[in-house]
Amino acid sequence: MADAEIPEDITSGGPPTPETPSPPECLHFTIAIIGARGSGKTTLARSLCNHSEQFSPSFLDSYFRGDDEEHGVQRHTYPPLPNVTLLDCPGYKAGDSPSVYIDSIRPEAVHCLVVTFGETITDADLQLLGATKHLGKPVCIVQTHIDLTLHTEKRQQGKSYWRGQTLLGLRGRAQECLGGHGIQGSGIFLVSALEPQNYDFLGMVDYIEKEILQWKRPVPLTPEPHCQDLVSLFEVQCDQDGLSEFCSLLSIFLDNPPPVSAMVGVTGTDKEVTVSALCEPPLSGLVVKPLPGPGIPAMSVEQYLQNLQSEACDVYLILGSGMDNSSRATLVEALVAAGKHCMLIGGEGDRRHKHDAKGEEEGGKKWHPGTDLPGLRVALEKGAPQLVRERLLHAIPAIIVQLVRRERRRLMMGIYDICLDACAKASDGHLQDALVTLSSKLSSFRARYGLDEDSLTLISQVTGCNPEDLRAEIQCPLAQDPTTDHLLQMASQPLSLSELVWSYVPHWGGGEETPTKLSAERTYRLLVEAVWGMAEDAERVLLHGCTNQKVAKERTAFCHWPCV
Ligand SMILES: Nc1nc2c(ncn2[C@@H]2O[C@H](COP(=O)(O)OP(=O)(O)OP(=O)(O)O)[C@@H](O)[C@H]2O)c(=O)[nH]1
Ligand SMILES: [Mg+2]
Repeated sequence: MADAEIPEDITSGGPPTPETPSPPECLHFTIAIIGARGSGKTTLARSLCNHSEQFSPSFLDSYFRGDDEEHGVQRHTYPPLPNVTLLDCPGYKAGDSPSVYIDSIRPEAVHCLVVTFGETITDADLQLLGATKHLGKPVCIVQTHIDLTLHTEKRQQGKSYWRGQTLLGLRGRAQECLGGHGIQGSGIFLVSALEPQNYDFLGMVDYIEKEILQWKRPVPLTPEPHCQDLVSLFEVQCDQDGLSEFCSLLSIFLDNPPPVSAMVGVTGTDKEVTVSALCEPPLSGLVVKPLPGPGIPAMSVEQYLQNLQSEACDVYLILGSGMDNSSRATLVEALVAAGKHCMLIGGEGDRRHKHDAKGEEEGGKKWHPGTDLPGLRVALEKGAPQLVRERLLHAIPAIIVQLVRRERRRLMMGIYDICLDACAKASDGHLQDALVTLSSKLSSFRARYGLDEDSLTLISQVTGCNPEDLRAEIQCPLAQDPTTDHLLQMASQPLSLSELVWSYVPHWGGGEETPTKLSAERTYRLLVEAVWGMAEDAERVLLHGCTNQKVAKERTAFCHWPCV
C-alpha cells in the first residue's frame, strides 16, 4: 500500500479509525460572521443567502424601532453549499472584551470567520481582529457600506470625483490600516451588502468558499464585474446546454454584435455642452458618462491616464483639456495602446491628429463643439456595434472566468447530496451501484464543463482548433474518465490498523475480504476536486479555443475613430 493511502491517524500513531462510516457531521462546516454592532452582519448573511427582501414589513418595523436589543446567534443554511451553516452573530461593542466575545461564539466549532467593519475601521475592530489571530482559522475581512462611502466621497469631491480611483484609494487605505496591524491583503474585501452584484462581493464569496473547501490552488481573481452585460448574453444558453456552447455563441456575437451599450466617456474642462447634446435625445447603443477633466492645477498626465482607464470606457472624447500638445499626445497614444479609442475635440484649430487601434492615419472631420455635434452623434451611433465587438474580444478571458465560475457554483450545490447518496448505497451493500453513480456524475460534470468528447469536437469545429490541442489542456485526473476501481481507491474508507496489518500477512489475512465502504469525507473531497479541478480545465480549454477566433476577428477589425 502506498503511503498516501494510509490514513493520517495511523501514520501519526493515533487511534485506529473505527469501522463505521464517518458520520456526515464531518462534512458540516460553519462560517461565523462577527463584527461591531451595526457593521452589517445580518445584511451580509442575508445577501449570502440570496435574501434580498430588505424592505419587508418586519424589516421596516425593526428599522424604525431602532432595534437596539441584542439578539442571539441566527443560523442560516448557505444555499450554494447546503452542508455549510452561516452564523449571524450578535454585535461586538466598543469596551467589550474581545476574547470574551470570541469565546461566546464557540470558535472551536467554527471553520471560517468573516469579520465585518462598517464605513470606518475603528480601534475596536482592530482589537477584535487581533483576538481572532490565535485561533488559527481562516479570516475573511469585509468592509461593508462601500456604496455609502462612495456616495459620501462623491459629495465631498464634487466635480473632481473619479469613481474607479476613489475605490482604489479606499482599498489602499483599508490595506494600509490592516497591514499596520500585521494583517496582509488577500482576504480583505470592500462590499455593499445591499448590492451583491457590485464591488468585491463575488471575490469575497470565492474566497470564503475556497477557504471552507480548503482548495489550495489559486482561484482567478473575480474583478468588479464590468462585463456583466456581456456575460449575461451567454448565460441562458450556457446554463441550458453547458459551456461547450460558449464558442458557437461567441462566433455569432462577433459577426453580429449584440445589442448591449458601449460606454462613451466625455472628459475635459468644458464638456457640459457636449454631454448634454449627446444625451438628448439618448444615443442608441451608447451610454454617455461624464468624467472629470485633469483638474486645476492639472494632475500629471500619468495620473489622468490612470483615472481615465479605471473608468473602463470604450471610447473617450477629450475636450479642450487645457493640456499641452506633448501631454495630449502621450495620453492619446497610451489609451490607443490599451485598446481604447479616443477623439480629441477642439482646442487646436486646424491641427489634426488621427490615431486608431492600428495606429493608422486617415482623413477625419474637423469637429467644432457646438456646430458639428450632430455629425459626432452620427459617427458614434454608427460605430457603436464595432465598439461592442471590440469590447467583447477584449473581455473574452473575463467572460470565460465568470461563466466557468457560475457553472462551478451550480455543480457544487449538488455535490453534498451526491456524496450522501453514494455513501448510503455503499453502506447498504450496493457498492458497485455507488461507484457507477459517482462515475456517471463525473461524466455529467465533464459534459457541463465542455470537456467530454462531444463538446471537444464541437469546440474544435467552431474554432478550428485541433482537438488534440484542446485535450492537452485537460489536467484534472477526474476529467479523464477514471475507472470504478480508481474511484473506489480514492473514496473508500481508510483501512483500520488491524486491517492494515492483516493485509501485509498474505497467508493469515489473505482470504479475508476488506470491507469496502465509502468514506463520506473522501467522497466529498473527490467531488470537490472534480468540480474545482475541471473548472480550471474548462477555463483553459475555452481560452485555447477562443484564441483562434480572436485572432481571426481581430485581423478583420478596422477602426473608424478619427482623433481630431
Ligand atoms: N448602504 C448600506 N447599508 C448597509 C450595508 N450593510 C448594512 N447596512 C445597513 O446598516 C444597518 C445595520 O445593518 P445590520 O445588518 O443589521 O448590522 P448588524 O451588524 O447585523 O447589526 P447588529 O446585529 O445589531 O450588530 C441596516 O440598516 C442595514 O440596512 C451596506 O453594505 N450598505
Ligand atoms: Mg445583526
